[in-house]
Amino acid sequence: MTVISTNTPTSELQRLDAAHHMHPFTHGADLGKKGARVITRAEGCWLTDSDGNRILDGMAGLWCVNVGYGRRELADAAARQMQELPFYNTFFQTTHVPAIALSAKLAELAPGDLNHVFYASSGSEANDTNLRLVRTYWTEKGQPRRQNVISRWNAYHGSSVGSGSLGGMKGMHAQGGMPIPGIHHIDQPDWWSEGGDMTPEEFGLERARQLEAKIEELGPDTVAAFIAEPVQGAGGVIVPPETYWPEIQRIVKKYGILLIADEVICGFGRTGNWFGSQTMGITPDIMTIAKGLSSGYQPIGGSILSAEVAEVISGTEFNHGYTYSGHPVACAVALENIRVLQDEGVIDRVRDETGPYLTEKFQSLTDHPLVGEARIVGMMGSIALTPDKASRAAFAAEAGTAGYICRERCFANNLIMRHVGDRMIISPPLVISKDEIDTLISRAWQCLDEAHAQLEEQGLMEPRRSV
Ligand code: PXG
Repeated sequence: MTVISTNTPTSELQRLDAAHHMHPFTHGADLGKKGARVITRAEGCWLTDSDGNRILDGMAGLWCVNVGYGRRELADAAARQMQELPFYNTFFQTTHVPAIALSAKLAELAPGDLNHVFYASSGSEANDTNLRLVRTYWTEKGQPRRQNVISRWNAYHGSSVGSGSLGGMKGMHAQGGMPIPGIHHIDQPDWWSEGGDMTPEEFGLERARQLEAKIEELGPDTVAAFIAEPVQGAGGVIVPPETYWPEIQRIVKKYGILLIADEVICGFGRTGNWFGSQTMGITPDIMTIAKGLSSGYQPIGGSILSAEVAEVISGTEFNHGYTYSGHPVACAVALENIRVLQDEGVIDRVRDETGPYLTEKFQSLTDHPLVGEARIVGMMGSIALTPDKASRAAFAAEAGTAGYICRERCFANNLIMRHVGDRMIISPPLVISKDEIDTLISRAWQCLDEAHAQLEEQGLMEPRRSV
């Protein structure tokens, strides 16, 4: 049998990958023809591929490698835990030290009285938990009619049937019978694309008030919860206008509905605080966590519940759980990841030093002729590509064409910067240095130049005419 290793030639790895591996969110046949890039190693903020290229990872993997790659301490924590207790469940009146220690730590870090953790292995699973949890909560409170959950278009809450329904990605809903009943969506607070003639402040209020209108339309006594990311990530790093969250908070309080903050991307330092809720001044009843919880070194997610929600749920048997809920190795690695974030002052540095530095440099990209606005909080940012800055125009070409061209230039220039439609987004490891930020920005500028030239050459700089 052939041994497949990092020494296998790239073309052979690509052939085998195309023959046997199905990729998420990918047109398989197209990728099969082109060949996937094979990543073989990583250190700090840098990836190495099977051809020996060194690539600056401006996305921290998939918004998750907050402490950077190659942290020995995390590998050691996993090895120790695997030898001591590689697995035990937390179902039948049992527990173990890593789950206890991580839960206590999360209760200490989480804002307010959020102090009970229900574990999953991913953000999707955790949001599935949340859906069942908020409905069970109201049933236990004697209000079983409260089963509706309100979310937002263009939100991302995961890819399972429940979490994908909570999300507002129409392309996902079109495949496989989503959304499931009882989930409703309002519009997102994306001023650049949808704000029209309103000021950002007016627009923030208008979008928040859609929540009130939706609650009234459904009937206030039928609504269980509202779920939202403090700052939308996968939707294109959409930082809401300042008026948005206070108004949402007023509305959820007025109607007494639960607020779920999906912190899968925003949590663990991404916005310059432990949680995006702190940065945005939100008081959630439940927070979804994953990704940065372990810096992606182990698959782990969860829901952190307020004392009150936990008390109500604890009054019944909640018939829900995953084999790997509170997996000991994943918990041990998450705990070590949090220790690194704390002991090395990583989040303070993002808030006080490297975050502001990145913000200044990132905003300078708006001097580029192809860039309309730059939005950034902590270390998650996006720039809008536009053929006409003054009118905030979209391209006449199909949405995502310009973004894809720019993404291809990034790929060629060894920079990982993703596109969402015609926005380019970054979310680098939180340990990125100022020098590396300079490299990221100069490569981004180079990619924008090349994309701009290509768009002009192909006659794609035409703005879309509004009808
Ligand atoms: N909530 C949020 C806010 C997320 O960003 C999930 C839940 C689901 O987590 P899991 O661990 O089940 O994937 C996410 C995941 C992208 C991209 O292209 C973003 C995510 C996942 C895959 C791709 O930006 N976010």
